[in-house]
Amino acid sequence: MKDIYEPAADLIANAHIDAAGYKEKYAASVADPEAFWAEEAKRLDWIKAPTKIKNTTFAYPDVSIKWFEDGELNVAANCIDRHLETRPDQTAIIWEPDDPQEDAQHITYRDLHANVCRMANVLKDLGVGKGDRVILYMPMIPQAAYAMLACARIGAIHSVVFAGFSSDALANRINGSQAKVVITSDGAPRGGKATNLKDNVNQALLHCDDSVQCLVVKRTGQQIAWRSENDIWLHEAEASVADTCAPEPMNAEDPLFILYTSGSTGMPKGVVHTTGGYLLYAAMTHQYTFDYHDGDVFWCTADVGWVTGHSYIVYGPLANGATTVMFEGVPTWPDASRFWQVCEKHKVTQFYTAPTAIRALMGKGAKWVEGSDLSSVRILGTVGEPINPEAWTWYNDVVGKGKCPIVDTWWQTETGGHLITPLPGAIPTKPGSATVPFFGVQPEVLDAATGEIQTQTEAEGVLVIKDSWPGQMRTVWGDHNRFVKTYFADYKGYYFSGDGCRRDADGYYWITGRVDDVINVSGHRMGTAEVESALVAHSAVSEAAVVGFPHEIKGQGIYCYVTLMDGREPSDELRAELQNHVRAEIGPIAKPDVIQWAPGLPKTRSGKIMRRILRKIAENDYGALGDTSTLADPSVVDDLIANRADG
Ligand code: 6R9
Repeated sequence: MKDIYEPAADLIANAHIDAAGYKEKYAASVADPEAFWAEEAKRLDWIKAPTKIKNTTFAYPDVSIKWFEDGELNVAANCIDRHLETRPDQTAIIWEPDDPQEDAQHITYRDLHANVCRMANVLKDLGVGKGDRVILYMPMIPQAAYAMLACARIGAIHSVVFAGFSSDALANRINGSQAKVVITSDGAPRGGKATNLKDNVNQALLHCDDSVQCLVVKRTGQQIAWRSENDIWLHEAEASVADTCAPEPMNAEDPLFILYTSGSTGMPKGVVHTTGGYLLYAAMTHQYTFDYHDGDVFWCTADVGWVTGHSYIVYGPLANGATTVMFEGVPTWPDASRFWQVCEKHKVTQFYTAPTAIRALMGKGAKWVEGSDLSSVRILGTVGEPINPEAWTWYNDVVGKGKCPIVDTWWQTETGGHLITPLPGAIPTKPGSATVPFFGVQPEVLDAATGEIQTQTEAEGVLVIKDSWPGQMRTVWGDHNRFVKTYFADYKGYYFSGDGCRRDADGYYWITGRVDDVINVSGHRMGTAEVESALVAHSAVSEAAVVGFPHEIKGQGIYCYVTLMDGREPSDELRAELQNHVRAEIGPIAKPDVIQWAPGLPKTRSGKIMRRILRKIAENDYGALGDTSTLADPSVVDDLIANRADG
């Protein structure tokens, strides 16, 4: 394995940015952010061009973030209408269905416009207007993108809930955002099996206000339970609406969407992104990070339920007039060649996926890749969690045939787009490193304990960002205080990412993973507090503590220490029951991998659970338990080690 990979000369020659260009542009972006972003803002079509560019402060507790605050624009007009003059017949979305026997769809910008306008008109007829919230709980079908853009067109705020989440999680998000409408489909096919999404919505709506309406896309035609006059088929509603709809002028700082994500405490929080800064940042990072050119076919395999799907399936690519692939299926069905078959079929030029998928496919062997012609692929990307060098090298050698730069993009739901990432023609890559900051992004490494800034190049600590960038989240929906506390209270004057990192002698960043109580399961964020609260909601459980542990495919697995109520006995049946209980409360991705019965948990004298110790036991690393003398009852630890469950 090499330590460093240089981009090929022909790639550099055709790239938007080369090494010198990166240096120059980066320097300009931090020297004079106002001038830099005023210029970049011209990427968008403004109804009223902004004259105020940046108005941001990270000063605790008066954190306030505004970009382009007197500008007006409409996101859907930027993603669709402005391309109608230049590329009406170009494919905007290639939709690849779950079943390879079913036909793919090529949706042109003209079709996209009509579909989005019709859905926008339906939403208006349902009484949805500017600032109202709409929940999307949908499979990966074109209507999911139409729905996002239809909301944007009329100024409604969408909140996409991953269709793998349970009805409880859905109900919490409907209520948390006080949504007027839920958009869903009858069923959601994935990997040859269809989930009955509408049933989940029905369950959720039992816990919501009776006025919430449900708009249903017919996808599978399967039997579903209809509620009442509050359920509407999209195709029926669309029969009587116009296929044009004027885009609503929005202020740059009007919310575009809410996306719930897990944090270290409490229940998931609604991350709020706004109109101007978010779109600009998604579009710009999409162009540079993936070196996107006209005629390319861009494929991000994420689900629109995650931020990656928002920024790099829908908003970034469409703002750039790109052709974006939307895939309904899974990497391993009908077999492990599916990704590569789809790349060949649609002549994909940039392919963007998660380390967990790469590791899973690596485990199946190179033969599944070798049968497909991947000569169209120019750039490979990864996101969601640290990528181990073995998976990186396999991706590089077997998928990329050693000719495709790998962009390891570090970012978060909160950041809207890439913050640390190589640019393919500019930055030599190192397996496992996200490399260097994007334009306008100023990372710093702080000592985790003292908060002291590490000024030397080689450093290790927590990763913070010194100043705002346009794609940054603005607040937590309904709880600005939580926003300020979560991200700006621990290290004053900085945005705290929650990640640890190392910076090497070349100034490259290596993300080492979360330093808070968030675990990363297959690239999906999970708050340990959420899993714990699901566990203690079960009548047999008196106490629970949840930590992550290394997992070969998923990156991290979920390890639970469970103390039972007096009178309840541990058994394999109860273990399975608890696993299924968490699955039902949150969703399949939250199903615990390991449950260890714990007669007691290691606590300090003040009653705080010492997670550091629980993590070490789960990792099978007893040598590094550290100081246990402050525990109220140190013998608890010996018991946990003696009875460690096998992951
Ligand atoms: C985009 C997305 C964010 C957390 C983040 C970090 C981890 C994401 C990464 C990465 C190492 C990368 N993460 N990309 N770690 N290298 N390239 O994933 O958003 O779901 O909010 O997760 O994911 O720990 O803090 P989100």
